[in-house]
Amino acid sequence: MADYEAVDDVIETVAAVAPDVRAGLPGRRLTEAGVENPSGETVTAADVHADELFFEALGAIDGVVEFASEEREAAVDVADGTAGEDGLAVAIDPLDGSSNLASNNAMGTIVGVADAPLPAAGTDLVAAAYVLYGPITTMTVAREGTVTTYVIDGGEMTAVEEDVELPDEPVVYGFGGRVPDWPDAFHDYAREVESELKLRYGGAMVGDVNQVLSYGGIFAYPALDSAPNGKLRLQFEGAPIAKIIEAAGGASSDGERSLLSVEPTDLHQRVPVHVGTAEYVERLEAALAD
Ligand code: P6P
Repeated sequence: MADYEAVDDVIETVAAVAPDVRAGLPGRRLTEAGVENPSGETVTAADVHADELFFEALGAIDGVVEFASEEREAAVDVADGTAGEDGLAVAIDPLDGSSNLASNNAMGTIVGVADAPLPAAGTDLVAAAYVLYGPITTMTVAREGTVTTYVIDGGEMTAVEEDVELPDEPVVYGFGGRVPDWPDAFHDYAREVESELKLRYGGAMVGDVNQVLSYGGIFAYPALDSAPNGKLRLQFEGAPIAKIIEAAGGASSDGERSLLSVEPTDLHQRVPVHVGTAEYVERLEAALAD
């Protein structure tokens, strides 16, 4: 069993590294790294820089024995020989939505923390967090069943909202993928939602999910006709985000079950993602079941 005090070290380290990630963005604004990640996506120089910063800092934490990144094929053993296999594993999307850098829109970092080894089911996450590189840098953390939002300034993290919960009245929605590529059942569901909520979709999951957490509503990157498992990764996006949204009183689903209950089979497995106000997630599952 891992040393859970190291969980605090992971969260504090993510907060300490975030300003360096942000500071590295201007110089990497339009630079591609010329490689693809394990999901076949173009990697930017900013992705590589963020990944290296987090790897160096998180891999050095005593109690962290495994580091996995959306940008790396396999998890890396970072045990220093003392912790052995008993320790924490960190699964990270170092710079989620990095394609938004060219258009100067929001991006994020997503982190899941579990007992090693990965891949881990969402129910086994002991903590989850996302950093939002918006007008200000914030970090939202789910731990021990509650959600706290921090402002990060100069690597210091200051709690600004505790026991964060989705508002009762949902306001916004954001759906990824191309409309013609949505299965009919999702298309019909989306038409209903569009008549009830306001569209807020920025193309980076962290920014779009933070709007749902702030205002209530639903974010989805659904199964597509061209991609039955959708686009987003369970380990690096779906499960940690679901951990946060469910801890904030919302719900998550792959279309049939909570994302936390999805069986992890592969480090980079994709999963349809629907997270937000429980009513909208439940209606989605009913629509897909018809
Ligand atoms: P699309 C960013 O590339 C990302 O992985 C998520 O952050 C985001 O929700 C989604 O992909 C956006 O995908 O197809 O709208 O560009």
